[in-house]
Amino acid sequence: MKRIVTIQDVSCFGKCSITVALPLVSAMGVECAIIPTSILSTHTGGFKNFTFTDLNEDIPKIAKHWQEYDIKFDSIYTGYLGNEKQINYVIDFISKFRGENTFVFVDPAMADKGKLYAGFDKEFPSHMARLCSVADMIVPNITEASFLLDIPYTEDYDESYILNVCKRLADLGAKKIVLTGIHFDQNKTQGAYFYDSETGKTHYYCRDTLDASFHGTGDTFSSVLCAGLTRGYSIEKAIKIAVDFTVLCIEKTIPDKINHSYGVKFEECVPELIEMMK
Ligand code: PXL
Repeated sequence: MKRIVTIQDVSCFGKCSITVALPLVSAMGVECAIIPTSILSTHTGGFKNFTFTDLNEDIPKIAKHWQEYDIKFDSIYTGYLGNEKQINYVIDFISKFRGENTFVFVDPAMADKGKLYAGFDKEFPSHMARLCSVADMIVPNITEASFLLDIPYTEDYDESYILNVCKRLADLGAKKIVLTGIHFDQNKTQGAYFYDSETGKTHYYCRDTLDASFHGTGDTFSSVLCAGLTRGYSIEKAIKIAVDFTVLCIEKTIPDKINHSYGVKFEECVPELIEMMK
């Protein structure tokens, strides 16, 4: 069995980060160890007065203990990280736990729709860029890509613009880029654009755009993509399952008119996820 360690916050309510990664990675038949980097009562997207407890100093302690047991991971998957210090500890963790075949997957979860998430200052993207520089694959949305590159955010683009963004992101250090939420035909479809700077290969997979958005779908996509690639799926298969599953979760959630911030009903879609893997 393959083993991932995911390093991100615990948002106790609101279905994102670890509360999404753990069930989905497990459902895909991959062991999921966790390093919770902070504990929040809810995520920061749409709730007021959420609590935030830093677990910064636990990161090196957990790492040290695991080193005593020589615990190894097939993949290291990072998501939302609360501050510069956590990023530094995570970079240190990667340097200690990266073996010859370890896949380092970084979701630079920090922004959407042109804006940084609540609580991040304008310096934060430069720290996230340092983490991206040590990854094998990064999976930003177009807002995060713009912050990482310090270029203006736009939704008005064509494929040559997206390819150029991917090339510049690869210059940061990660050889493989998956840009999420990308559309090329007047917003009718949305999907993921892949670029491999070593081979020059590109791949785009999209589905019809749904008339709804829910918090946590980026984490749904990343968890399924990372688990699929860790299982050894081709990039085409892993991206297809990740996009199709995320779309299915949104479709299942729409009729219930659930608050955007409460996340998607991924639990009811797990049987289909297992079908998609066949
Ligand atoms: O889904 C990304 C995410 C994860 N964790 C926390 C967040 C967000 C996005 O807002 O606030 C705490």
